[in-house]
Amino acid sequence: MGLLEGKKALITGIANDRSIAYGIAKSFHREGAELAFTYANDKLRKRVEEVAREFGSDLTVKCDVSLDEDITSLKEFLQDRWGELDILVHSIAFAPKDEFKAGVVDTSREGFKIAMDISVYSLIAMTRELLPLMEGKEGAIVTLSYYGAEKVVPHYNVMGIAKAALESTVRYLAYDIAKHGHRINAISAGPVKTLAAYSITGFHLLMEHTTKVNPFGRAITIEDVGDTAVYLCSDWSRGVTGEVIHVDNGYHIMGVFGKEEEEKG
Ligand code: 0WD
Repeated sequence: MGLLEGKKALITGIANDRSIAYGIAKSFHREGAELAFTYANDKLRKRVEEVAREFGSDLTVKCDVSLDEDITSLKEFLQDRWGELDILVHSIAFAPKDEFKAGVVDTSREGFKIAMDISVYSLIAMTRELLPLMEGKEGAIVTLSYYGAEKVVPHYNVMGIAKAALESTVRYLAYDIAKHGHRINAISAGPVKTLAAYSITGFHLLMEHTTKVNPFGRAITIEDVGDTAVYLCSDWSRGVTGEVIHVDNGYHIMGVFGKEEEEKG
């Protein structure tokens, strides 16, 4: 029996089959979860419908998280189709491309607001709205963060600030939703070549460096992230909440970068 057998999971943030959320959907499907999907806009609709079909689902609904009405209609959609929810996967982030070009000192007011709204507030709003559907269950929520929340990653800029806020939000929400028996955790994923990643200036260099110097000397895959998400949304992690788990092949444990040093002799 799969680890998520009988669980109903909402997956957000699929843009294509390279998206981290796609890897999570794949792992969830393998473990027996029933899946529903959101798409951010009409351009992504067909692709997300195809992904849903691939995972045996016909439940897709538009949800642009910058719009309160979309979050409300998402709730109504799930209420109508399922009447309940066990798992929410929040895999959404956005900042205007210009914000990644220079430094944090150049962050615009508008860029800051957008990054915080789409990447952080959306988790609060979705949690609040979907909470009633989780009533009487031991619900699980997972969101995606990145090391740039903890340390300076050049060019990650306002998104690093947003991820720091996201990780703090996870802790505060963990406290709030524990009253209802639910848990929330973040996965801090190592770099993955996705659409969102390519809007970050110099992403390929960051990817190259991280892959080379992490203890395993390889890149993480969306399947690596998906399998950790299974753990965080299954009963096996019932004592874990408000946590940030790194799925980065150990990159974040390094002080001096071993592999690079070793190669230099
Ligand atoms: O290296 C990476 N790719 C990492 C990503 C390392 C660590 C963390 N992450 C995070 C991202 O910050 C994000 O929170 O993982 C999450 C998923 O990102 P992804 O899988 O790397 O990127 P992508 O495949 O582009 O999916 C992100 C999606 C959007 O795709 P596009 O490319 O169209 O922006 O976030 C969604 C959208 O589907 N999204 C929205 N969804 C609803 N409403 C909105 C919105 N307003 N804006 C973006």
